[in-house]
Amino acid sequence: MANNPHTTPNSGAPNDTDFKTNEQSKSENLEKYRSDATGHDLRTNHGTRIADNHNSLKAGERGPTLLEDFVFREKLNHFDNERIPERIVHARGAAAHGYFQPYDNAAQYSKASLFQDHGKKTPVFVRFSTVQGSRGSNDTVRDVRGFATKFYTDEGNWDLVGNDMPVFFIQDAIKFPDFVHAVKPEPHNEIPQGQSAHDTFWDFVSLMPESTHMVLWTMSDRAFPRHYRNMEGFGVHTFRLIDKQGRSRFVKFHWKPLAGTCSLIWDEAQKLWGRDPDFNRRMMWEDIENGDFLEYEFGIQVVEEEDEHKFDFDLLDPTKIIPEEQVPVTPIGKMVLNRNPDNYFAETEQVAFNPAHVVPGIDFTNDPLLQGRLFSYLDTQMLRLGGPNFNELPINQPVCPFHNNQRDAMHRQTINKGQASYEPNSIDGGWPSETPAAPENGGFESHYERIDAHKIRARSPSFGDHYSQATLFWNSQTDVEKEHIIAAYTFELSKVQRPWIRERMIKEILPNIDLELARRVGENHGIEAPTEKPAAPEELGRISQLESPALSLMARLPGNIQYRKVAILAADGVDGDQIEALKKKLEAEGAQGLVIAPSMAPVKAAGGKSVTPDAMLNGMPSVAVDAVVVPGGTDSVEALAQSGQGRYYVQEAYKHLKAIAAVGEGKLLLDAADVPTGEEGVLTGAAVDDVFAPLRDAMGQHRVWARDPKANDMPA
Ligand code: HDD
Repeated sequence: MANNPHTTPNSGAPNDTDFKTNEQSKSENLEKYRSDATGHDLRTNHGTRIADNHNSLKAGERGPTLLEDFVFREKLNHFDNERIPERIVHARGAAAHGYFQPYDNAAQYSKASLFQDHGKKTPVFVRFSTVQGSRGSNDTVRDVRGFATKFYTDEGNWDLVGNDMPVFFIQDAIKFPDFVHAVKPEPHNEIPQGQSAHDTFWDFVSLMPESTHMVLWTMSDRAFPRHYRNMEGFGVHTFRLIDKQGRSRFVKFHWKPLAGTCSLIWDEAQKLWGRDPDFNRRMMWEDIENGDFLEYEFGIQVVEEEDEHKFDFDLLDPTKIIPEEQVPVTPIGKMVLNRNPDNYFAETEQVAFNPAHVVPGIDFTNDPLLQGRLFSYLDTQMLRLGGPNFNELPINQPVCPFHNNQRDAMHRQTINKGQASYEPNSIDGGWPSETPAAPENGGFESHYERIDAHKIRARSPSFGDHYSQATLFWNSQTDVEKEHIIAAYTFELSKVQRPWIRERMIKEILPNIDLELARRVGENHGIEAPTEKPAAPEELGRISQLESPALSLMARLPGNIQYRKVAILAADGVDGDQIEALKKKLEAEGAQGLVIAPSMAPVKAAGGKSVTPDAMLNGMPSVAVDAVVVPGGTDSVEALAQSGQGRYYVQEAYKHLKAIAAVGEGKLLLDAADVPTGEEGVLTGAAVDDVFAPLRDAMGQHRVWARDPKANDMPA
């Protein structure tokens, strides 16, 4: 604990202002807590060496265990208490360490130290999560993803606790418990896990028009990202940045993934629940281990104070975006996630985020959802982490010095020296002392804002528009995306038992987004949707632009095949040279070719070479890869064509709009599986060179979108 910043002796003049973080500061801070058992004896928690860890102390070899056995009791006692309450929301998460580096332009917007110097790397810890399910639920469920970032800055921790969607379900935090009770598994039977497709969720949202915009986002393919590296992140609320002159500007925070935005297909996401429930966390873990780091650009939409009321909507309303065409996103930095945690519980589970953790240069607005959050997060950590000292847990500690007069409570680690735990004091030299606000290295000062108002329990009429931006989102989707949204509402409502809830959605909510959307979903439920929007004009709101291209997932497709996984199907007799050629070409583009075989036994390639499979057909099914290639080799292709798993592999890839290529005899597998060749994204050729370029181009578009209308004809 010698370097614990909390315990640095506070004698003499403090040097807090000289404190500077670097990329390694958090890792160095964690180092003193890391424990490596290599070469050490097994001991009890109080240090006694253990001679026998297999047998409890008994009265005779076949007799009862004795209470005296402190080794046994300590071990069981600790085990019995290993669990802490899971998060009430966002229970399932995965996290990584990394750094944030500002661009040259960042300092003009905020005096926060992390934005000042382009060369400076501030350590970060980011936890991604799903919202609805418990800790053991699946990664690829239809849900919002949490995107919570802890910046360990020179001036303390800043937590940007965002999501992968830019709006929220409710406008006022007082509705949060209602919303969460409605979306969580139902109280009488705890069903369903990880899903919103149930009565209480649709009952609530159909009675709460303000949820419409966000629900529409969750009905889009954004609700199951392919990879955490492929999703955007948003601070959601309007925040403030304060510059060195004390000037405040409104901002919305954005994370833009450098690898582009892409999602799974709903059928694929569902199949992954069973085939690889850890799909997203595994990919992130493996990529980081392989040195394929996750990268995001950090951007802000900036609105000058005087422009606050220039929009069709209220900047304080968290159910609204600022369309990027009205206020473009200015990139001000970059984040790289490059290190996996050492221990899931100590880091990912015990990390405690809180939107109230800000540093000078960043401030809140009066968004009523944000205001409520400023209370809720600290409160929940008390229960989850067992009291007010959770800030001392290694992952939560700031890396800068932190001294104050808070004392005692459960599990206090810090040994505070001195007699005066109050301020002002003259006994301990007046330390720790306040720091006046300043352009640099100052104390935190809330933005000086005039509030002249009645105490009132009401919602501003400027929060009354519940539909215009849902319509904007709908209008901005491509035809394929719209079809997926229609299918999503149809599916979700099909799980709702009470007919009046389905009717309410189709007759009273969906038409306000778009009449055609309501008609199509209604048709699938045998419910006639109205032909005119039923909501009052103030609820429909005003829409000053008809479309926002930035809202389509297609706006940020990767364009390349970096980090993509390609299955190369092989059985005995496969053309080994083609496999080698393919692997090389894929590697050169930053992608990975994986040999998938009927079993894990080495494949005997034509010509005698032996190829070691990376996985088996049912061990790495098509849902776990981005594209499939069938190399030539008559025996290999015939064996795959005769196997149900072999045919299913390419059928399923076809259904999920993946690029498929067959080289030489490989085409026979596609024929046997009734996968139509000769159409876009199903490529055949005599040699690897014939299919590689079109395969790469198709994968760069993430999926073969033109196939979508007929994909469901495939029975896989
Ligand atoms: Fe929240 C966790 C994001 C509204 C109360 N929230 C939590 C996490 C994320 C968000 C990413 C997980 C953090 C982690 O990985 O540990 N929450 C949001 C966003 C919101 C939002 C983007 C709206 C813009 N949240 C919200 C409201 C309230 C809460 C309105 C309560 C008034 N959120 C919580 C919580 C959680 C939480 C109950 C559960 C676990 C935790 O805080 O640490 O306090």
